[in-house]
Amino acid sequence: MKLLASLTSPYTRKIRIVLAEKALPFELVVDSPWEANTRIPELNPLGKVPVLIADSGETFYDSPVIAGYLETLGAAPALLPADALDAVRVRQTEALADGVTDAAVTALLESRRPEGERSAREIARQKEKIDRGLAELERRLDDRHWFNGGAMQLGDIAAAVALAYLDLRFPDLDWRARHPGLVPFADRLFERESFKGTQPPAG
Ligand SMILES: N[C@@H](CCC(=O)N[C@@H](CS)C(=O)NCC(=O)O)C(=O)O
Repeated sequence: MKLLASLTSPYTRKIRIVLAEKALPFELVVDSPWEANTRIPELNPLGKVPVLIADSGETFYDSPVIAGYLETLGAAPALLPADALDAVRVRQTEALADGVTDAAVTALLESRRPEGERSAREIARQKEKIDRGLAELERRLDDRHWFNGGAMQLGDIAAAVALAYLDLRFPDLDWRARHPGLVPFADRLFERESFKGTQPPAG
């Protein structure tokens, strides 16, 4: 199986962490959709990473779909519950966390637009989404070890990836001061080999 990825993409990192936790072998193919010679649009018409090419040749995107596919391979640990409604609850955590990541990516892209095209108002709007999303994650975690159930699941990975992405791109937001209930959770996940082995390059 091949994962087409950019090393700074948080969505890609989520999938690399799932692969590492499940110890699934794969080939990492670095391909940035922002580069002129990218192959990504041939595989994903939306032109986004991550893209997974399964051993069967079938192609999967986006990251929630890839995570769902990887779950079908049956490798432990399970990161989605067998019960359908419980799985939806984990997906809700994932969607909330990915939404925080979406807002951070949008704010970053807006901040990189040339002076005169950049909208401070839009950046502020996206930062409000981040703050509301983190407040809701903090409320849902409620001092527990994991977001859903008694073991790490996909929602936990997505939440920790979102927090790590904020550390990378928006350290000035200081999410630890604003949402201290998420700190012990993040510290615990950041210590895992799967997180340490998928640190984005600086820059
Ligand atoms: N919802 C998608 C988001 C993927 C995404 O936005 N990836 C970014 C990299 S962080 C990308 O490839 N952007 C290229 C573009 O928007 O043209 C997922 O979860 O996979």
